[in-house]
Amino acid sequence: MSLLIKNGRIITAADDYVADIFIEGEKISLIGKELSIPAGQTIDADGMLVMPGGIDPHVHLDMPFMGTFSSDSYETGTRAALHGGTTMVIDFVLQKQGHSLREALTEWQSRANGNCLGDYSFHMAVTDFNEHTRQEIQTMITHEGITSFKTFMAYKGALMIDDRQMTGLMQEVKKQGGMVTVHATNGDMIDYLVAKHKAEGKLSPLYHYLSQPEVTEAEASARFADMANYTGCPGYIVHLTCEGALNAVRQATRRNQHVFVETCIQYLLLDASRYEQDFDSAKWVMSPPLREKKDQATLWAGINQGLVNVVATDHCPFKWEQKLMGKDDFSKIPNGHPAIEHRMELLYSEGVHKGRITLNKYVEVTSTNPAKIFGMFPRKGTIAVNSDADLILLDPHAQHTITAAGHHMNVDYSAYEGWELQGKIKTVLLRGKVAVNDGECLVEKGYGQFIKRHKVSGKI
Ligand code: DUC
Ligand code: ZN
Ligand code: ZN
Ligand code: ZN
Repeated sequence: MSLLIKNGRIITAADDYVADIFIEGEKISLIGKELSIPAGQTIDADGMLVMPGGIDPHVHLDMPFMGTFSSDSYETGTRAALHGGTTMVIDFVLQKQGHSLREALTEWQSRANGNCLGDYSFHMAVTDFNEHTRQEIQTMITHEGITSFKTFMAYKGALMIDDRQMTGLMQEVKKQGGMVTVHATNGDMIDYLVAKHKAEGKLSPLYHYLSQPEVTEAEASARFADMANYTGCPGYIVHLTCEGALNAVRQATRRNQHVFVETCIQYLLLDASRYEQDFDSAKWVMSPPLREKKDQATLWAGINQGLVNVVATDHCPFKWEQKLMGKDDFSKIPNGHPAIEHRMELLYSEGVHKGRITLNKYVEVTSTNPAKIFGMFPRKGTIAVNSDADLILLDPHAQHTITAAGHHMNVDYSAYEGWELQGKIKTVLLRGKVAVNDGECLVEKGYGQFIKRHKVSGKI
């Protein structure tokens, strides 16, 4: 099967030019001006921006969490992702404390394998680092192609590891050529504040926000950066939200350390004024919570300063009836919000169209950097000869409005209901196949492949 994309404006993290792309099978085989090669299918991309497919390195599909499961399955979640121009996701396997990494991987594979429409990979969340876990790290990296190890500095008793385990894990992961990623908030401080608010009868969603102040994230981010520096382990902070935490990373650059930083689309676009006593605010109950306007400005600037490397989603959807589990107690509201489908179009409209970031930066933070940081470049994350033909065609002139009625995620509300966006993704290719065209999904579950990743250096 061959496919020719004519006259698109090709954008990578570095380039911006008009050319044709010739695809044979799953790969790009030629890029050039006015190619006249017979092809099985030709797409006229005149007036379109042609960019690498989005990679969302932070999603939670079909995940057991807080007494329920996130509501998108691997099928519905990866389908929604494709509709929004995200051709690959990295999800999280969660080790159960007292059990092995292997058992967790087997459990997650049973839910994911054969069910994805888009490509996928896993981070391995290490929640219990001991001698047995240590011995499993090398196998995960070299045999399974899972090269990133997620840690939680919060969620004590379920997911959190202490600094002793963190240090040991970092030494082992560095030795084996992987990376440690972190949910960096101070779990003990948060547990104290949650208990205090509950004891005072303060039970509305507002107190979810007030139980996780900026200092809890700034402190843990600085501690993580120090431990990564001491051990020499490549480090990556997921869902960084605020000025204090970014300043900890900025400080680390002064000793020529780079801790990679991911923020998520919601932290750039939404702020804490959404948290009220009213239970409707539960739509935005996530951890960390939304922050202040000054933090949004810091994050946009951080992208342009090269400190914030990735814009992901932390997609973790729950239906309204699941959110209602916390109707009388904010600490029981399942944490997370749905965004897997809208990251690419939201960031284009609010970022590129509104002049906050360039097109090249857009590609860098949505695709190229995730591919480089997590060991998939140049197979993924760029438009080049021999790269996978994972492409999006975005019409910069089209407009559309986000609604729950029109989205493809398995959740009955939208966190962005009524938002009017400039620019629409019209066509999405995954490994040479048209996966979405004009709102129609053309691939079936099982098309998505598990992508084995290679070792990482901690430099991009
Ligand atoms: N935060 C969320 O909001 N959901 C899933 C896990 C997390 O850390
Ligand atoms: Zn076990
Ligand atoms: Zn988290
Ligand atoms: Zn998460």
